[in-house]
Amino acid sequence: KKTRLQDTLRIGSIPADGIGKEVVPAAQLVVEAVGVPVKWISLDAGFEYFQRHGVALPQSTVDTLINSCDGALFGAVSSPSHRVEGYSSPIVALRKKLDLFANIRPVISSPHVPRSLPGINCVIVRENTECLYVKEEQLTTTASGHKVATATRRISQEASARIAKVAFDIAVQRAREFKRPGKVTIVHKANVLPITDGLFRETVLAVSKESAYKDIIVEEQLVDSCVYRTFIDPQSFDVLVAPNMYGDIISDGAAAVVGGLGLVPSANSGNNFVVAEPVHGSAPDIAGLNIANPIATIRAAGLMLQQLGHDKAARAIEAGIQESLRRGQTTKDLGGSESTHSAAEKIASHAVA
Ligand code: GGG
Repeated sequence: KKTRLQDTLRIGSIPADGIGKEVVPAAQLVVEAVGVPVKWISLDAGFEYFQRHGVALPQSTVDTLINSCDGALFGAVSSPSHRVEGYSSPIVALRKKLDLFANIRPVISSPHVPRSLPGINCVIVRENTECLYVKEEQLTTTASGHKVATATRRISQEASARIAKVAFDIAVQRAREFKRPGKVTIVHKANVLPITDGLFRETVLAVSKESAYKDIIVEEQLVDSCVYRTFIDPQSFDVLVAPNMYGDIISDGAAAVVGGLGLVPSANSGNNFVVAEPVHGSAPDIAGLNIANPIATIRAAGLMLQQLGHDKAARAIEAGIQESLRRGQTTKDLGGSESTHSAAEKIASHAVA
């Protein structure tokens, strides 16, 4: 949505489950510190909400986002690994309902994070609406009484083309910013899945031929060897574009080489709306302890502000994070002794726009 810089942003706050309830307020604190006028609108969703009310994504949340918000900050969701009657992942549903077709995940080395490899600066562009996440699953039983489970994996030319354009536009913009040639790596498994991944591959390659992208280097990487390369040579990536599930998997792997999931943000973007969230999940093992690393969510809030035109505030937030990391004012996962809340307060104190 178009907003003017002086306008008060109306941002949906959807902590959802587990540590989402700790990291989202921490990020709100930092956004307020950089002086962006924001009215936060608290919204419900999540598995815990489902357990109390029988619905994971209330229609009122969707309606409020569409009618009354400029963007949203989402925490995390704890969908169980077994089937629960009437339950379906609210974040997967939200991405589809708001047509947030691009999941943009920057993965960047931090010089002051001990477990971060140096020199990594890439963006994973994950298609966000189809692939196996169309969630069309079926259970049948053979004549001999054995169960067979089947899932539809939908890849369309339309969705592949629009995610390809996002990836190439980001590569063009990064080439300009970093003053070096841009590169897009197409992640697929078309050697085994020539129809579905074949369509993704050929559609992205067709987009790459557009004149606006003539200076962008194009390469392909099978998803399995992409995982390998993420661990041995992550510095060689610029922009990666992937179908939904591959993008989901490779971004957790990429988080590992820059210091962990506590650091990596994402923005679910459509043509006129953004829902930012950390890449990590709800971490039930540490939920309620006030020790979760808030940086991924604070960075997600920065991505959201950037997409809403508040570049200066977004840069101030990243500078605040870097200063906190330099001073070792971090949560336990990064070797520090800050709580979720105090880590955010420290970042806020260094992040002056
Ligand atoms: N903030 C991202 C997040 O919550 N990731 C976990 C995830 O995607 N889970 C899917 C689900 O629980 O429905």
